[in-house]
Amino acid sequence: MLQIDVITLFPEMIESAVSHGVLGQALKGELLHVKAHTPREFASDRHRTVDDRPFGGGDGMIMLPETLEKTLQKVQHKNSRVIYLSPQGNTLTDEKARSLSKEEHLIFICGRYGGIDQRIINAYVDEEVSIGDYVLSGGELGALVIIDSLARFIPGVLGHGDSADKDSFSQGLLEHPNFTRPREYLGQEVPEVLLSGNHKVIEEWKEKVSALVTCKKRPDLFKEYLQQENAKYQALKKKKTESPLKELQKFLAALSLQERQVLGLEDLHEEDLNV
Ligand code: 9D3
Repeated sequence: MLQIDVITLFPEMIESAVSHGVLGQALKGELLHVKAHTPREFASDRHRTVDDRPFGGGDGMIMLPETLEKTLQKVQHKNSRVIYLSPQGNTLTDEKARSLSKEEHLIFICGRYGGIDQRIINAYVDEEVSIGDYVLSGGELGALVIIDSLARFIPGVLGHGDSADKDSFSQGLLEHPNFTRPREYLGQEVPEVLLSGNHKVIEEWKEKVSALVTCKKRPDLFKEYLQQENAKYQALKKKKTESPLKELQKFLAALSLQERQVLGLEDLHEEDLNV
């Protein structure tokens, strides 16, 4: 079982966030263990001081190395991977989340605005990870984003039927729009094929719609998808008569105006697929 220890000045932020939804279920089912620890536990002065102003001046408070180190020593063992959440780190991707989910023990260090003493990074940190190019007030939301994204790769965390490799980014396509009852809402009708009960036809339809949505919203991902599909198509030349591009263009042309509208594809044209 993957064990995650989070070192933070705000342990309640971590504990409450992981107690809900899919993560909460994973913890209850002992598929994953998350515990938060505060350096304050090791602060011995009257004010339980855990941070101080940076030498040389500057914004924010810096977390003191000593209380941080004592917290680390409490949780660290030989198979721990120590990650410091930092705006300077490698950006989180689905691939990174997947590889972290295979670890035995993760320790996340969350700094507050200002960060931690560099000497702790030098002595203890295996890797710095950022969750993207924007400024947060501390590492806690970063740690939670990583925990949430890696949990999907732990077998049993997603209900059966859901699977991590069916999701966006794994297959390289964005998801198709989804609909539930009622069949007509705000004057918009659910596409007929989804009501047909024909599983094979529905799956094919969903993949084509996914491809078109991806073309509209993420042409970069669509280009890669088409290249992959073309490679497959060339490998088994005889079966299909149309190229993947031609097939998608025909599919788009066959959608009714109503269907295009409800799918948000009304401004996508056949020539837009030529990426
Ligand atoms: C005075 C602070 N800044 C100097 C210009 C640097 C700074 C340090 C720490 C800015 C923000 C933070 C707090 N951010 C995080 O701890 C953090 C973070 C982020 O800000 N963006 C994206 N990913 C992450 S992961 C941790």
